[in-house]
Amino acid sequence: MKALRALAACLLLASCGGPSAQQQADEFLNIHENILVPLYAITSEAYWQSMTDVNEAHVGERIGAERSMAAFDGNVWVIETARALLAQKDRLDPVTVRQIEKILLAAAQYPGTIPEIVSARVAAEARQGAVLDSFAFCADRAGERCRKTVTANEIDNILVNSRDEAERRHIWEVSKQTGPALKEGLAELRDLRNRLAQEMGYDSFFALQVADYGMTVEEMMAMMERFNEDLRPLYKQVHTWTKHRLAERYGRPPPQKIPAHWIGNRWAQAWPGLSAGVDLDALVKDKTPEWIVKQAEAFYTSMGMPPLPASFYAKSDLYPVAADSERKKNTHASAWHMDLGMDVRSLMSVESNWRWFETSHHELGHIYYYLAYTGADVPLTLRGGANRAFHEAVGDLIGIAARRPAYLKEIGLLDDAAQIDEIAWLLDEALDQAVVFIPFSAGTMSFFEHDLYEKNIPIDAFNKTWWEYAGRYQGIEPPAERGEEFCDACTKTHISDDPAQYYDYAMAFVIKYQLHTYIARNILGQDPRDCNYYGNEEVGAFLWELLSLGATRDWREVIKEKTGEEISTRAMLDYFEPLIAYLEKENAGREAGW
Ligand code: X8Z
Ligand code: ZN
Repeated sequence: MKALRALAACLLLASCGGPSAQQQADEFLNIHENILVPLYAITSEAYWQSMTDVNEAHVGERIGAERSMAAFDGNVWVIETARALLAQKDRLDPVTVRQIEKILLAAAQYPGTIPEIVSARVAAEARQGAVLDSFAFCADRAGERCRKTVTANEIDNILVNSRDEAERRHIWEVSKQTGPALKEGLAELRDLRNRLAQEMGYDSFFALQVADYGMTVEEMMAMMERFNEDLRPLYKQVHTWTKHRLAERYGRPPPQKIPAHWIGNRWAQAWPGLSAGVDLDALVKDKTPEWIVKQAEAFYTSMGMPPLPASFYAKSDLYPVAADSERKKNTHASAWHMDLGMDVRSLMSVESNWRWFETSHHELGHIYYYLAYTGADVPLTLRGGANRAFHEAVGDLIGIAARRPAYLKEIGLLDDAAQIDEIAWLLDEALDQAVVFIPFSAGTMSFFEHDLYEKNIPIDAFNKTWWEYAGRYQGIEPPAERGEEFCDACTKTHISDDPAQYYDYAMAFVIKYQLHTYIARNILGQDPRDCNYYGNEEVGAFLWELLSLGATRDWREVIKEKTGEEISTRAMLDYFEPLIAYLEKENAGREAGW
């Protein structure tokens, strides 16, 4: 401790005349790493337990561990030393500067100058997480008693498969039951998170989360607006086509906006099961969940990446628990870098359908990112993506690759002789993966969270704000008026668990089509819509090099080097270009948009 104080004094006074700024920074980072590693591993383990086996004891242990971690992250000595070192930025090498900036950003989440607010945030987040993860959705209630609980997977499956409008509406409403249970917690968390970020000089918690990209809130929201505008002509065609198709399916006149319960996803972030003749669920329905995860791994190893460590399978929690199981677990997929080393795990509830097939690829993208930068010995504080969006983009990129008919034929999921209707497949991808996701991610989610933190919207306007954005960006409306007794935004996991970060996914979707187009054209020399990178080690090497960088470089430079361009919707728009003409013809004479 004495040595630490001497170092801090020396740095603050900048008058020690001894070691250079770089030597001082190295010593600081060395001390920081040595404390970080064990604390991080212990905290991850407690967090993991609380998510995979939700109970009072585990929530308590999570709070205890996270308070220690937060006390270290936001330690006043850490903040002051980091600031003092950054004041001499030009005497430090760029990777050192990046590490110290990351340390300061982490400190801003939990500034030790207001420890009681830090403690309150940690506890409130753990409690909110436990409400979400142990929630029992009730599909049939008799007074106080629930006669039938349903799992998240069961809800999702009904929304994908049922053609009975009344059943759909019922289960959609059931899916919104978590909202009221989480609403007060969200308001409390918003206040605590804002208070902490403001302590460190940020306008809001949203601004702090955006700062990780080296961007201001205005820049980020302008980028989101641009994505929405770029996609709007195509989205309007897709929207018009869909509402007519669904109106026909449910025997209704075509509405202006699409009723949310008509769509095969709780938040209308993906619209599966609409394109005639394309049934991806059917391709994997006879496979086991274990096969699905293994096949996702096989995609990565086919490109020359290493097999997953045995501990991945031993320690992950990959399959669902029943609705009436004693053990409750979080039902949203996630990937974990437990010790910032080789202990990598995933939490999923894999079932035999396309959604989980794709999600398995997504999660393994995170896992391979962890393995690549760990293997490259990237400094611990830079063991992250080029930015958070890059981390989200990798597995989704492999998800695009895993949709190619050539690949599906190669692994025997599609018959060799199967005829592919290219437009129908492209439409399916636009609906399920790409085009309809942008208005949700860059629109509804990002603007809601922006307003939540930046404009401090009152708790009795949460639902109104949410549906205004869903209407404006997605052209979706609830089946009936949803008053402020609900909190439909709260039903989306990220609002509580990954706050003020959903623009990550909008950027990831844009980036993944940029990477995909680059790989198809420049490495494979194939058409991006009809290519196959399964088994191609050159593609593997290209990706591994990107992943191995971790966060050591500015993401703007990385995207330029890797794709030849800045972040842009151009690749995505080019990719779906043939759809425009097709949909214009299909929609001829129909009233467009909403
Ligand atoms: O949350 C996820 C991943 C975990 S990082 C499954 N995704 C977003 C979501 O489900 O809302 C993947 C794409 C969008
Ligand atoms: Zn992810």
